[in-house]
Amino acid sequence: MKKYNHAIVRSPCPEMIHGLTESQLGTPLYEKASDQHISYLENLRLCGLDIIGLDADSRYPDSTFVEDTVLLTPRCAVITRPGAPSRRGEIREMKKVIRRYFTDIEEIIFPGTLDAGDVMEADGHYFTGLSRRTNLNGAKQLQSILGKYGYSSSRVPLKNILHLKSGVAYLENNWLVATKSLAEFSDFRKYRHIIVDDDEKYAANCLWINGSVLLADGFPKIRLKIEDAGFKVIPLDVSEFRKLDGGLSCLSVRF
Ligand code: CIR
Repeated sequence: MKKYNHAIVRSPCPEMIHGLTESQLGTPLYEKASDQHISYLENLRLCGLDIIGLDADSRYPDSTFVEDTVLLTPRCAVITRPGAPSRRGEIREMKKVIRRYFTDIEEIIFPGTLDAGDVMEADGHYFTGLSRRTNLNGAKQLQSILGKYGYSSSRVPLKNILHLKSGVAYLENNWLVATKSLAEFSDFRKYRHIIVDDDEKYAANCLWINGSVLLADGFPKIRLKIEDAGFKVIPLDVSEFRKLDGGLSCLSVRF
């Protein structure tokens, strides 16, 4: 079975209250977000991960959402070029830390843009969402990089959603958690589906780690469905990150 050993994370900074958002859920509370982040880290540790922490960076309000800045595969790391100009500088620190763990490091370059929140791996295949953050050029660059390392990839057109993984999560063993509309996408039909109802959409951004599933707290229907599929579910309160359109996968990169 697949096993993750490490997670790279970055604590939220007080400036997170100015982070990008379309959620209209209000301004996040920094102290509460910090507590939620600490509890997130505790649970990553309980799932067997060793934590590599980057210092909070007040220059980048969204920098706690580290997932968008790098794609880590068993064979290479791909530093992204985030679609939001305000987030581009976040990759600098990430590059530094990645060099300690990876020898093969690639980069998405201009005019491509790519947020790794748009990239979902399933058994060595990489689905890449085309979103407002990830453009076709960025997706094609990623495809050619991944191809060089022997990985296949394909694209998923997105609408009304920030990132691909805002609406779909792969739980291994052929299980896919997905919103109704993403479950209908042709390339996803071959998986066993766990459908997230429209009123629980936010919870689609759940996270498989070494057999357990981290799930946003407060979404009972999807929790039951994931448990019925045989997974241990760990519910976590991430309300303050939700206010910035972020969730469980965005807060770490696992490898
Ligand atoms: C942003 O808009 O970039 C951040 N406020 C949220 C990023 C969430 N990341 C993710 O879904 N992978």
